[in-house]
Amino acid sequence: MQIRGADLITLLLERQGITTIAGIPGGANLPMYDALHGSGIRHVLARHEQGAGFIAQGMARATGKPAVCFGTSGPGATNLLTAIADAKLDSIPLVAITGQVPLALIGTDAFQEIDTYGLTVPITKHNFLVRSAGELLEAIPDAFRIATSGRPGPVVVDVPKDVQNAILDIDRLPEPGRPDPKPPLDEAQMRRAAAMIEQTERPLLLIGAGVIAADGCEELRELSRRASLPVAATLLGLGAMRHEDPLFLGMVGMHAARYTNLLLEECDLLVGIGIRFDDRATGKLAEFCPRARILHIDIDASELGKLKQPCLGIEADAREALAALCARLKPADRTAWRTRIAQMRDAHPLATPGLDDPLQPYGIIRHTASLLPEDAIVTTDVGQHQMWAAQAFPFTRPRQWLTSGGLGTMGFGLPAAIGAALAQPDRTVVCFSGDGSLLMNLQELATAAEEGVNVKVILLNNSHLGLVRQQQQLFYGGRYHASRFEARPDFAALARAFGIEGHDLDAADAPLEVLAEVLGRPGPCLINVPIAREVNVYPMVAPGGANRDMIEGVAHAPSH
Ligand SMILES: Cc1ncc(C[n+]2csc(CCOP(=O)(O)OP(=O)(O)O)c2C)c(N)n1
Ligand SMILES: [Mg+2]
Repeated sequence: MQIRGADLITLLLERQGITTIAGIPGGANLPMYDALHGSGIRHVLARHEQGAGFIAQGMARATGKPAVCFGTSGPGATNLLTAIADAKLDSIPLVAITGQVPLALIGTDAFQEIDTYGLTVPITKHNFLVRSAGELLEAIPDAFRIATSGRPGPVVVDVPKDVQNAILDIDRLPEPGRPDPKPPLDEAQMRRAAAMIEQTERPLLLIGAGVIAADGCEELRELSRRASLPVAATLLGLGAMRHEDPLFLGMVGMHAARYTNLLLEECDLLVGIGIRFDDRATGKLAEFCPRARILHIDIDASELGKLKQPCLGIEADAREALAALCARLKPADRTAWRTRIAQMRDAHPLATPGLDDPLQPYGIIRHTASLLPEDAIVTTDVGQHQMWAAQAFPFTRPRQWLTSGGLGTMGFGLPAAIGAALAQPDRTVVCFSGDGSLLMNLQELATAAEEGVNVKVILLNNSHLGLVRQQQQLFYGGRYHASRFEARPDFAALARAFGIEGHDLDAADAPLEVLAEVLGRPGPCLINVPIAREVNVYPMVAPGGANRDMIEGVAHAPSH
């Protein structure tokens, strides 16, 4: 059959199971848009390509399946870069398909020409500049295979306009790209790993995004129960264990509860699964888990020994490794270690002042949680509000918590929430945002309005770049600079201007009733929650400091 390059792309995307694409059209990708017209794929028109990238990420993070965004050449592609880099650092299977100037114009500084291939080399798992329509037959399935194999990640496919317009003669379509087979489990290594766990008295599991990506949370919970293994999580591992599980120790690192970081000091074996020893999690690496031997299991062999030399490093799929450990480990009580954990938890719990007050950070997060169905999805932006949410939201399931961990991208929350809501229309999606972050992709409120997605933006509004203000207070002698907003937009009115409901929680006589009512209604809305600027996130480990040296704060620091 004869087929135009652009139509082939659409067909191959359909065969990959893609049902929704977020993007923005332009001169260099118009053939692809022409091909989408009349296809079975729904297109969501973002208002900025970074928004499109994060909408696709929201779909991918909420489902675990690869998701696609479209951008045109030049500024369309450069606007996508942040979302692609973010997907790289958090291992998200994102396929970004960009338009490029015609082949003959490449390298001539043509209108809207930019070297998308060159720009995306360091922020993708792989990238393609497609030079003929025939190459699409391999490049598109390969993009999906690579994005989803082993450790997931972003792939860019850059398609010149004449390649999109070229007519190709083909007799059959390629098979959709599927993940490569996982590396086989090394039985001898698993035996050694099980023996290491059984021989130690105070083992501790530290799990991260890799366990969720591998769909290994059932196996994790089972293993933890069976062998009485306490589990701590990185920021991106939250949700893998239920928050109230007695063996769950919460998040580690810079804003962990004191007991969690202190237990890492005491453990004699750290079993890291699907983690990469990020500095926000480990603090000063040389002083991380000083008494522990390290057993590290990861699907990405290049992570083993990259930062912390393990006694045993195993390249394996987290789910398969967890299941194998579970099968090998005898049931154990670990009474002494569990008693110690309970003691530490009582002695050094996470302080969550203001829990009852919906106009305080922990209060609004917990009240919101209590009003949401258990299957709700939570996204955040980046800053204090993100850390309060990580600390206080009662997570119960994997893929419930979507946050920009590695890149820490302000502006992530709203478009990611839209993507999650598009992928899971039956769930409520809450985006805890900050007044700095929300403005970085505010235009996506128009997309939310247009799509009518069930996204509730809860804006923790401190009129500051709060986390910057906090660092200036704690580490720069209170010399506040460029962290305070003099102009304070009326966010509720802005929401209404975009065509969605906007509320000021402090203006309500009965804030909780308003919150319940608004969260219960379908469709997008924004709830502005003014909070005191002085409230900090505690505990806090100074950047570069050891996790044991946590700064404990008073809930309200002196104002400035
Ligand atoms: C794109 C981007 N620019 C700058 C930063 C640095 N940064 C980290 S947190 C933060 C403040 C965020 O302010 P806001 O969204 O209001 O959240 P708050 O800390 O006040 O809760 C800044 C500027 C960042 N993470 N991302
Ligand atoms: Mg703020």
